[in-house]
Amino acid sequence: VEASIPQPLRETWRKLAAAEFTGKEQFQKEVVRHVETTLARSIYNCDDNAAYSGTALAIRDNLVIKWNKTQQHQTLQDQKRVYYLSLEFLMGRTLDNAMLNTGLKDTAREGVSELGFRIEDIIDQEHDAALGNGGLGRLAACFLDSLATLNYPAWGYGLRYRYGIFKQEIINGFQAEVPDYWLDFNPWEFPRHDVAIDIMFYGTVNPGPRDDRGNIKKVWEGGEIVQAIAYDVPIPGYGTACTNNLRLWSSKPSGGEFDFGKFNSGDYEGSIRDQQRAETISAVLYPNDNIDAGKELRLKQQYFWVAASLHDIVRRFKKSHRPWKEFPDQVAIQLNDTHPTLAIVELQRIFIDIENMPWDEAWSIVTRTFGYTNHTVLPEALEKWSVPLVQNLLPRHLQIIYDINLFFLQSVERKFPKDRDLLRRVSVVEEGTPQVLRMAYLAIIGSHKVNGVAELHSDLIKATIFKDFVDIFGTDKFTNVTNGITPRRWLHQANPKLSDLIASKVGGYDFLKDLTKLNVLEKFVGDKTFKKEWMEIKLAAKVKLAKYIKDTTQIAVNPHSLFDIQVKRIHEYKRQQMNIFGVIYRYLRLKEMTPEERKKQVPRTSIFGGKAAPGYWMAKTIIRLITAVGEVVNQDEEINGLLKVIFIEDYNVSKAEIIVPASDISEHISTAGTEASGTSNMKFVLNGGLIIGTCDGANIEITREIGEENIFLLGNLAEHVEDLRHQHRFGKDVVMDPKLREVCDAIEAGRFGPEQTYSGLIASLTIGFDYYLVSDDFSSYVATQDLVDEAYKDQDGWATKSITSVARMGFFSADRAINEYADEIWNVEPTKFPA
Ligand code: GL7
Repeated sequence: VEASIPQPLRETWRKLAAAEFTGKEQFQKEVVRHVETTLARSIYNCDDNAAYSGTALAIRDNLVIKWNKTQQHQTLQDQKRVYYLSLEFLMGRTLDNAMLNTGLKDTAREGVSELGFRIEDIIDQEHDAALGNGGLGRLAACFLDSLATLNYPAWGYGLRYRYGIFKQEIINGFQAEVPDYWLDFNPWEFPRHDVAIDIMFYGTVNPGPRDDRGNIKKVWEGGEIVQAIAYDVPIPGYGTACTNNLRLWSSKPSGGEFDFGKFNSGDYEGSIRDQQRAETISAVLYPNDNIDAGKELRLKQQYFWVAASLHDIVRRFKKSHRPWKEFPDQVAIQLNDTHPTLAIVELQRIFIDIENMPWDEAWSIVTRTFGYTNHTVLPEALEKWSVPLVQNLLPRHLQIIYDINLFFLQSVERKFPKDRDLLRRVSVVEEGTPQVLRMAYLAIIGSHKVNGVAELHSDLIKATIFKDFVDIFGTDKFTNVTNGITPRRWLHQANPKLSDLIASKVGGYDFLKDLTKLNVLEKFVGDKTFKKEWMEIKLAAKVKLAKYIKDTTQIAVNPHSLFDIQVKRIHEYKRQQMNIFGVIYRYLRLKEMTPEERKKQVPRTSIFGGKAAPGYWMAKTIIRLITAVGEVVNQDEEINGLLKVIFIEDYNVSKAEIIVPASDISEHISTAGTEASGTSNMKFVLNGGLIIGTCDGANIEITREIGEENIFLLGNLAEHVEDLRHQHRFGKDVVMDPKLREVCDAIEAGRFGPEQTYSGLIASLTIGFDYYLVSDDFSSYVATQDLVDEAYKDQDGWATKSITSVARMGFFSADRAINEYADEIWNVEPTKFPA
């Protein structure tokens, strides 16, 4: 408030207020002005990169004006806000999305063209903001787009990593990791050096003075202090003035930290080193997807981010001078997985230690504030923090966790007396050496709603990992919100030609705001010209991807072959190994065929992409097998044209925008019950590709929406997985599926390089108990791939499936998902915006 312009001067300011540019000439003027002044360049040295910067800065100006107005407007409206806490926001590029969402793309295209540039080349200059690993981080980014598009007053809170997910290079067929230093020029963030918050670690808890109720207070003191600096990123909605805020925290040494002891003794470097330690907190994104590594620095990141965000949220609430009990009427905080679970503990700490609230009153506010989204049932992904680690880093928080747990267990004991085993099972503290904290349990206890991300997944968590909690809290606390994707980025931006064709049939671009409007397309499945245009657009997308593959790998692929794509993080549960085994099986068959038989085959291009966590040895072996099969198959003259195997290096969001429109079929073949949802399955189908997949995650709901005749399902069901695993482990005389045996024999015969390279992978199918059931699903997989070939021979039938599927994909918009969160979990309303 002290920083605001005095009342009498405000009119003067308002007259001078910055205004958005309109029209091509004004846009061009802004671009040139930014190139010449902001960048200090000229007509003599303006390359694509400078043109990108100038364009981005011009577009940004308009964005910022909308953003400022939105923030003022939301403050005035004073409604309940949503805070989405996520350690990952996998944003990808911003410029194209910003132009499309603000309706400036055509202006910009013409504008830069007259200045001698192509808008595509300019867009291509931008570095991806890759602050996430995979689906979980991209979901957060899609949700931000929907929140703004639907005019919800919402903030994202995350970390401003200096290094995003590593860049993947393939060297001699193996993955190598290169750091992703992405902040050289980032026009999309605004440092707020005035928003600086001190965050403490370590220290001790000591007895302090008595509080009003006569209890001795506990004081946490003497720790190491690090400063959190806010960096704000504007998030424009599509076709609305609403521009929300994503606040990312960056760590730096706190002012008082300089160690004069070391300085005076001449140890200048030592004192600098301490300062640098503070900066490491937000230095790097942990590159694990669905794996918990339990590292201290990661816990530091979590607390740093959570504490800064809560400080910010509480400060904003306090400005309203409302009583504390109204906190949950003004604030909804969503925990994206368990990574921000400490927020529950931190808010309770703020209430009882700082605001002197009684425990029960505080706890009731806390639990009404939080919602928790679970994204996985994989045991290796469930976060468990070692008690000694937490004791050392956050001693006061550990005490509060113990108290939360004690009161919780007491309530369980009242409800289910004398069930000691139940108490042991549901305790936040798991016995062992060392003891560990089960963060998912803490998240459940501290939230009023817990949701899974697809129907099967939400049912599974209730029946398995959280079963006891359903008995304790009742089933109403547990709900489902099936994931969604933003059609703005994943259709309109990635596939403009398809978006235009759809718009021409369904009555304009309103479908981008109400995706159920796609169903109008079904009327046109019989329309020959429409079908032809539809398939031409698919072919053009394949040609574009083929060109990208040629440019980056020197390998020519036939755009008329069937493009079979599996791009996602490499993980045993996602079963890229089953895919490549299937490719090998196909290759072996092709080798046996006579030239006549070969003529009847559908040519296929198998395309893979995805990163392996740097320490995930098996995933890296799978990559090596894929590249090795490519080396053999792609050079084999005998089968040439019928099979190509491509590994696309460094799969990321901007590459996905090229790849997703180009699939004929994409693979979503996780072991049933392991993939919580998957979201790329939705992206591919929305772009007219068909799916081969297991009955897992959102595949099941996609099938229900688009119809069984439009999807290729394979493999065992989730309900049989446990039995099958049991058989592998304890059954006698388990023989491997003969087709898979043949594939393993070929690998072991060294046909794809030294067989030792793959010994671990082969062992995982046999002595490793085949945990992911590749051998159980392999023959179904191969047979289903044959059905794909057959179906592809009938191009007209294929087009019918493609169009029908797209027409029925409305449900999978992230807008639908966000509206469900808003109604069922957050209880927030959209802000009314002047037209
Ligand atoms: C994931 C799931 O694995 C994925 O199936 C889901 O679509 C995504 C978003 O809900 O969340 N869970 C998880 O830990 N990661 C995911 O991508 C990393």
